[in-house]
Amino acid sequence: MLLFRTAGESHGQSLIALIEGIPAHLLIDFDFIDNELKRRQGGYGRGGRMKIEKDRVEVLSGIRHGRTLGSPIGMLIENKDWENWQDVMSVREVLEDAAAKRRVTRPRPGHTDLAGSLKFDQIDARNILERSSARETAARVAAGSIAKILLKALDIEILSHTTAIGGVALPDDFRVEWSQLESIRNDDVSRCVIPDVAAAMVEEIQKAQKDGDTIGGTFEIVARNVPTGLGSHTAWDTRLDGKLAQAVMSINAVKAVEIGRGVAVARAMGSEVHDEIAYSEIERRFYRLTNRAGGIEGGISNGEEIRVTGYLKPIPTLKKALRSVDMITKEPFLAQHERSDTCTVPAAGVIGESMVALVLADAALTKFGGDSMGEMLRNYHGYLEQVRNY
Ligand code: EPS
Repeated sequence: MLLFRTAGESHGQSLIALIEGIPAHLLIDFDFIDNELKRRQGGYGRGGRMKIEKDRVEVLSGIRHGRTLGSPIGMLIENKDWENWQDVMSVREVLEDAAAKRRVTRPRPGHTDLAGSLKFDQIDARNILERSSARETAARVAAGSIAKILLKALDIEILSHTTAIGGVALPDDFRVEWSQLESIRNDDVSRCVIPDVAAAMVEEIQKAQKDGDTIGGTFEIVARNVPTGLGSHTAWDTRLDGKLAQAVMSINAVKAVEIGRGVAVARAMGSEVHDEIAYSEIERRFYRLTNRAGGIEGGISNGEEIRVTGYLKPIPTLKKALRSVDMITKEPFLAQHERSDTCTVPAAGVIGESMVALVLADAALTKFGGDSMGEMLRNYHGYLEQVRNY
């Protein structure tokens, strides 16, 4: 129901996001979109590039007088660094020496460079890495912020926090409260809610930086007020947990995704794992006494908070040398890079929120539909009433 695409190269002129399927009459808060972009740019361990970029969105279509039209929403984010790359990244033909400038033939282990160059038959890995760069996630966050605004109209909210940087992690049984997530400020460099752990995380990143190394970690995304009934058990590709896993896994450097306590429960007994069911007469709703399932059972949201954890590998652009082979000469060499991020886990949490928002907005549109917000909200509230009267 919701289509979204991004376009743009890391050092190209700009990034573009296109989102289609948002009903008409949704009031758009432009400052909210820019603030989301700002949140993504933060975090300790970013490289020199983040000093250059000041991401802001320019909405090109699909909105009139502040409200959506139901037509595709086109958005543009400038790459400020483009100024320094105009000839290298020119869309038009350039002279041979400009084309050869910044050519990359030395693939980084762990990066798309080599597999992408072989697949697309490129002798310059720049033709691959420019698109595979995590710069693209700025456009995802622009699209994700529109999805968040739609969800907010249904009272659904999404936030995230950092749960580990390398080996420094929150305690295993730690359960973050919504108020703690809300208290994370834009200038919070770790986005971790326990101050002692946050300080240790920053030290861990500093250590990696000093060693010319990179470091990964984990982030958790929490969605609250998600009604029972998003996603479906009826087909493999309609299951909400499967869709969330794909969306979060698609974020650069994410190598594993966990729903609720997915990893720990595989090592426990059934009686220790499943969330027991209770009923509140006052609220007229079923609820769970615990939430190890992360708000999803049988591929359907069950009314509890949806909790998704993303696991990031350390990013592969590092100053410390790793063995590789030149793509053209086939000579071995030591891969080394100058400008790079040391850690992107805090930013990845913000990107994860956007990906979860896009999946939940799609699931909500699938369930409640509607060309206008009035129609969608009517369907939504009618359904909530049906569940209450069950
Ligand atoms: C990235 C490498 C760095 C990051 C970039 C992602 O950029 P550069 O190669 O220009 O130094 O800063 O991230 C962003 C630009 C961003 O907006 O997040 C990479 O190779 O993935």
